[in-house]
Amino acid sequence: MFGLMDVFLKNDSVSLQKDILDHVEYTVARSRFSFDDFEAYQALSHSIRDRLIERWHDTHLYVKKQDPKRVYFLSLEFLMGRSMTNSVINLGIRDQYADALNQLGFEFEVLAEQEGDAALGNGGLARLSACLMDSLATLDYPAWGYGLRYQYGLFRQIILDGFQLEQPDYWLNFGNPWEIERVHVSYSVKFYGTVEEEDLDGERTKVWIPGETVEAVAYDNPIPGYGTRSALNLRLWAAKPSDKYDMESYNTGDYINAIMNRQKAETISNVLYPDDRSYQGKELRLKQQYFFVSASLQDIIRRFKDNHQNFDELPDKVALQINDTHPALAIVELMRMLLDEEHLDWNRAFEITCKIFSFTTHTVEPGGLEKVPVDLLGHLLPRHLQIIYEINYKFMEELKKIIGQDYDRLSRMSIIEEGAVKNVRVANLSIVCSHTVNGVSKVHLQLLKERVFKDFCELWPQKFHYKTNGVTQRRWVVVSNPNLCSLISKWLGTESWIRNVDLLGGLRQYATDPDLQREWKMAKKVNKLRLAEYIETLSGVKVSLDAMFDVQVKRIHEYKRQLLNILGVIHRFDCIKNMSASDKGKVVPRVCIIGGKAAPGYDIAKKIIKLCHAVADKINNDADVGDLLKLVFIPDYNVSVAELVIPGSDLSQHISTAGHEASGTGSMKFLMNGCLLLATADGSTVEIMEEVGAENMFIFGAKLDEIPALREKGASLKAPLQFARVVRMVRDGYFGFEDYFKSLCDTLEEEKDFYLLGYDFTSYLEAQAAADRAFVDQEKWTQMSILSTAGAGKFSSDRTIEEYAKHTWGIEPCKCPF
Ligand code: 26Q
Repeated sequence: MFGLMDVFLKNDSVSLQKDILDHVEYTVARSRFSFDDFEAYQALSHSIRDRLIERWHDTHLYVKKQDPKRVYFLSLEFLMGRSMTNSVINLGIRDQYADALNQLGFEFEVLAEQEGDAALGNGGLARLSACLMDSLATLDYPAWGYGLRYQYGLFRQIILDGFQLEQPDYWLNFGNPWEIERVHVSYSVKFYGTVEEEDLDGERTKVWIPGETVEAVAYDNPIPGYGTRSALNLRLWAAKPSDKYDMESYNTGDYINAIMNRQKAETISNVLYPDDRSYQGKELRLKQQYFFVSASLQDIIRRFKDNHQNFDELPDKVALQINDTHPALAIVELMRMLLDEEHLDWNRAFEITCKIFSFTTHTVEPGGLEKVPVDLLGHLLPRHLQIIYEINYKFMEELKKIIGQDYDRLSRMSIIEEGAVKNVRVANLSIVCSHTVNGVSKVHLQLLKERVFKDFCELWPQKFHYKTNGVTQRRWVVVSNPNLCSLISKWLGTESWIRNVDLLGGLRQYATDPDLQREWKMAKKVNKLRLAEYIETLSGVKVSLDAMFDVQVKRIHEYKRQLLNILGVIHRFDCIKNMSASDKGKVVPRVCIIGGKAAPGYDIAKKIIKLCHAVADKINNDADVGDLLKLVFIPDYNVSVAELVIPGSDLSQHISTAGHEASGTGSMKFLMNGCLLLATADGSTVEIMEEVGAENMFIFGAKLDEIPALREKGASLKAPLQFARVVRMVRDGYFGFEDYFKSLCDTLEEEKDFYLLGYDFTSYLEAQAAADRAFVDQEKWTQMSILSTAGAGKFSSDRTIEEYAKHTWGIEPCKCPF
C-alpha cells in the first residue's frame, strides 16, 4: 500500500537531479551526457511543471467535490512575464532545485534567463490580472482566470537611431512548457448569420442561424499559490478552424480554397491589440472579445451543469468579474444562453445575470470609454444586438419612471448612443447589468462620481465602490529582489510577511538602526550594480553606483508626462553647464532612467522616446557634465526588465497630471523595494501618502480640485521662464531634429498645454531639489527607504483580493487539506 506522501513527486536534490535528466532524455530528447543551457532550461521547466500539475489536480478534485461558489476572472489581457522562478518559489522548492542543478553543473539563475517573457497584455490592467491570480491562489480562493492565447504578444520595442520600431513578439517560437494544451476541451464559437423565429412547444422563440463557426481550444496555465498546495488555472483560448461546418465547401470541389479559408479562423487569437484608442470599432477586436467570452461561458456553464439543474442556483455558484469593458459581451452572451438555449423567461434570465456580474473600470476619461458601432455588432452578432436593444428598452422604461422625461439625461444614460454613427456604449451596458461596479483607487471612485459615471452614480450610489489595486510581494520582492527579501525576513524574524504583508510594518521600529541601515544600503548597492551592468551592456553608458538612480518606467503617454521628466533633465543639464567648478562639487550625481513602449500609432509618444535619445546623446557625451548626469533609455520594458530595474532604483517617478491615472501600480512595486517616490497626488499615490507619510516622499504638482480652474485659465497661465527656456532649446534644435520635435513642442504652448507641464514645472523642480538634499544625507535617505517598504503593506494584491472576495464576489477560501 502507498501512503499518501508516497504518491507525490519527491523534492530532494537527488530525485530532482534524476528527474531533470529524465526530462533531458525523454522530453527534450537530448542525451543526458550532452545538453546546453536552453535544453537544461526546458528539462528543468518540465520537471517543475510536473509538480505544478500534481498540486493543480489535487486542488481541482478537492474544489470540485466541495462545489463552493467560484469566481471567474475574465480579462482580455494577462502580463504573466516569466514563470520559472516564481513557480519554484511558490512551490517552496527553489533551494532544492538550485542544489540539484549545481550538482549537474548548472546555475539556476542562468537557466532562468533562458525563459521568454509572456506579454499577453499592454500594461497596468494586464499586470494587475497576473498579480490578482497570484493572490487568489495564495489565499486558496476557488477561482479561474480566463483569457486569450495570443500567438503574438505585445510588440517588441527596438530602438533604431533613437526611434521606436515595433517587431512581432512570436513568443511561442521556442515552445511554452508552462501551458498544457487541452485538445479535448474545445467549444464552437459562432459568428454572423441571421436570427429567425421558430415555434418551440407552441412558443415563438428566436433562433440564431450563424454564418461562421470557429473552434476554441483550451490551453491551461497552472498558477501556484505560495505556502499552500493550491494551484489555480488560467485557461487561455486559441482559435482553430472548425471541422463541423465546412463540408459544403469541400463538396463544391474547391479543395484548395476551402483549406485557405480554414486558416482565417486562426487569425482571431493571433495578435494582441496594443492599447490604442484609434483601434476602437475594429471588427477583429470585437471578434476576439466575443470568441473569448463565448468559449469561457460555455466552459463555465458546462461546469455548473455537471451538478446543478436549476439556474436559480447559478448566482450561488458563479461570480463573473469583467476586467474593464473588454469582456462585457459576456453579459449579453449569458442572457442569450439563458433565453435561447435554456429557455428561461426574460425577467428570470435578467435577474440571474445581474446577480452574477461585477465590473471593474480602469478608465478616467468619459471619452476613453469603449464604443462599438451598432452596425458592426449587428452584422457580427445579430442576436446579441437584439438582446442589447431589449435590455436598453427595459432600462429606459424603468429610468423614465424614476427620473421622468429628462431627455438629456436619458440619452446620456442610454446604452445606445444616437448620432451619425450609432454606437453601443459598452460601459453603460456593463453598469446596468452588474451588481457592483468598482474603480481602482479612492480618488478614482471620486472621478467616477464626478465625471465618468456621474448620472449612474446618482441613480445607484450603492452600486459604486473602489478597490485599491495591489501587487504581489511574491513576484515583486521575493522573486525579483532576493537580497532585500532575506534582509526583511532576518529583521522581522520570520518569513510570514510573504503571506501576511502587513507584517512589513514591523520594520518601522528599526528604521534608524545603524546595522539595518548598513545592510539595507548594501542590498541596494548590489541591485544597483546588477542594473548598471545591464545598462552598460545595452547602451554602452557607464554609470556610477554613487549616483542617485532616478527611474520612470511605464507605458509612454502624454498624461504620464515622461516629457516633464525629460525637460527636467534638460534643465539640470543646463544648470550644470553654467555652474562654477566649486558649485559642481555640490551636485548630487544622477542617473536618469526612462523606459516604456509607445502604442504604434501614437505619434507624440514616439516623439517623446526620440527626444529622450536625442537629449541622452548630448548629455552623455558632454565632458563638462561627466558622471554628474546621465540619461538612459531602457528599451523593450516588460515584466522581466521590471524585475531587474525596480530593485536597483533609488527614486522613482509617478508624475501624471492629477486626475489622469486611475490608480498606477508601478509605484507600489517601487515602494515595496524601498525606492522613494517622487509623485503627484494622483491615483493610488494619494493612498500611499496616507500609509508612508508625505514627509517620506517628494510630492508636487497641481491638486485634483485645482485642475479644472487651471485649464479654464489656459493661455493666461504663464509658464515659468525656466520652462520656456528648456522648451526653446528643444524647439531651436539644440538636440537636433528641429522639424521632427516641432509638433511635440507645440503641445506645450500655453493655450495647448492640456497636461499642465508648464504649470507644474516649478514645483517639479522643487521636488527634485528636495530629493537631492535628502540623498546627500544617506542616513536620512535610508531611513525613508526603510519606511517606504514598511508602509507598503496595504498595496499587496492579497489585500485587494480579500476585499473583492468579501464585498463583491461573496466567496470563501477552499483549501485542500493535504
Ligand atoms: C482599447 C481599444 C482597442 C484595443 C485595446 C484597448 C485597450 C487595451 C488596454 C485599452 C486600455 C487598456 C489598458 C488600460 C490600463 O492598463 N489601464 C490602467 O489600469 C491600471 C490597473 O488598474 C491602473 O493602475 C492604471 O492607472 C490604468 O491606466
